[in-house]
Amino acid sequence: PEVEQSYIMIKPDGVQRGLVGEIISRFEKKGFSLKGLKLFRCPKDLAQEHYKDLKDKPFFPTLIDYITSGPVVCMVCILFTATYFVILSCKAWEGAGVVASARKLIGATNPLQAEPGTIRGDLAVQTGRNVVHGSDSPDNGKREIALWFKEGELCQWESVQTPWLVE
Ligand code: YYY
Ligand code: MG
Repeated sequence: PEVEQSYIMIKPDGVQRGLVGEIISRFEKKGFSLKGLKLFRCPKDLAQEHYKDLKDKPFFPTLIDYITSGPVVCMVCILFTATYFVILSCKAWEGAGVVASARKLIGATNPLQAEPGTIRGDLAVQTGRNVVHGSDSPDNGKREIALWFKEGELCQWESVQTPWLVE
């Protein structure tokens, strides 16, 4: 079975502002398990490929400059492993898995519209400095993880917390 995965990234402003621990902590506390984690200086062509759906937007050049302006922290997050996926048979989790959950924790694109309690609502001020990225669909999660991580960089492991997160 295929476990839903989200690509989550702390953007250069999050790293520069010393928010790496705070942001990772929010996902950990929610119950996400890390499957990949690295500090990475993103080349321009990768940033352009990652955001290719936005290439005709007026803010595209400044977005690429921003994402490549310093190191980012790249993460692959899951809510449960293949073993649990089978146990739960997971139908109930469709659309309520790690991708949707991460988007909720992250908050609206514009921090002004992001609710307090969300990462952007609590920690960011402007759309162009909104500190964190999260995949917007399971398919994009897969696409983005393949872009940002090599196979050997991902870690398969069973988190002991899964039975305490899901009944
Ligand atoms: O998925 P999310 O990051 O919430 O928003 P997207 O619509 O995918 O845009 C990606 C990225 O582009 C956003 O996080 C900031 C930037 N951006 C911008 O600078 N100005 C806009 N009007 C919209 C998006
Ligand atoms: Mg997006």
